[in-house]
Amino acid sequence: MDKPIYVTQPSLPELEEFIPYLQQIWDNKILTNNGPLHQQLENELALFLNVPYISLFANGTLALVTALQALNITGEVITTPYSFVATTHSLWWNNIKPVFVDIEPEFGNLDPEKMEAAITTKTTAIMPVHVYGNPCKVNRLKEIADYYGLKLIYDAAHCFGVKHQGIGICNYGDLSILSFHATKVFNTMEGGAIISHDKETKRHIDYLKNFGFAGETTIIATGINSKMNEMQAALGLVQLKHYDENIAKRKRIAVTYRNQLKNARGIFLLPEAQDTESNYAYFPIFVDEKEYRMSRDALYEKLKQNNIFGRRYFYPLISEFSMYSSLESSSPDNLTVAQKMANEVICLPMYPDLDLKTVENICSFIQYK
Ligand code: T4K
Repeated sequence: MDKPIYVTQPSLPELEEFIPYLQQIWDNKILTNNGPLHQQLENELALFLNVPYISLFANGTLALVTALQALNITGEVITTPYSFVATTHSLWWNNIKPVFVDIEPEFGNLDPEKMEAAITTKTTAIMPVHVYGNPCKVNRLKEIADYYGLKLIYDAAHCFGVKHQGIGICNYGDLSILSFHATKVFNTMEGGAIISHDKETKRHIDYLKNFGFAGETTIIATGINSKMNEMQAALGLVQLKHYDENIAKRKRIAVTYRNQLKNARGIFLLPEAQDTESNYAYFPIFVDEKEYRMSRDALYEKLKQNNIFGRRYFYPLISEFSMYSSLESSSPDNLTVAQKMANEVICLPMYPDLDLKTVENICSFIQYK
């Protein structure tokens, strides 16, 4: 490649489209604290995502931290080691002990069938991740959560716009969080959200993200400042108009990768999720060192030398980071599937403006190294 191709490149609208929104902010001097654009984006997103209530955040990590506070989660929470580190960090910030459970080999999501052995009297919630935007086994997870009286909080950071079984994916669980980071399918530069199911919970979340203020002189909790500002909200409103065209472009790229790599020896792809409208957020491949006759890391380095900057999302496992590695549940024996996926994965470049010729070149490079 003559210029670097990164794992992603943020989608941005034409600047001219954004200027009128900036003008509005400059005119009315409301920059943050539930301004008009913030309110408009909340309304538009609730409709677009087909969810009852949404609260916007400065980023996805603060949304996760606040979601746990909103439901008073304490003690131990069952979660996945195969995710971005923010998932587990949000537990740590709340003084909650993460308990890692292995993932299932089909999509790399938390395995409900391995979960029950990890539930103790201290367990209060399950925090799964719909990794790469592929839905978890939502019905089974709900069954387990209901049976044991646990809360279910989905890290849906990869899932903007995904529909499953005919409904927006964020309708599952007690709460779901989204990320609108620059690297996500829908971005507000930085940003995030919590989806809730009733007015009371939304109101509580909105208090928590604004220091706990429930009126000029009333503080109802030790809230934090995690509000989305008007610039972010303005960008979100413009981005939303381009969502469908961006997803169509992503789909063409995913189809090209799939067609080109489906018979590549030693390279494995995730199946297409059934009953799901995907957002094509990521395109992970898995390298079987023996069959491919080259290790994942050797391929990763070789791609880099050729200006193709994939990423090993998610390697290392979160459980391997020093602050978590001494937990009992971090033992490699407990996480064999996750270990294997983390050791084999490379996420290939995936973003709407990636041209199909480049995708074909990446695939040829992988096949003929
Ligand atoms: N839960 C899950 C499951 C998540 O995946 C994430 C975030 C979160 C929670 C937390 O949500 P946020 O608090 O972030 O809203 C990136 C992102 O920083 C992170 O948001 C994301 N997950 C994670 C999977 O990926 P890095 O360290 O790989 O990003 P970085 O800066 O190396 O960017 C990757 C490539 O993208 C660069 O090589 C070039 C390109 N890029 C990146 C940025 C930021 C651009 O072209 N422009 C840009 O502005 O973590």
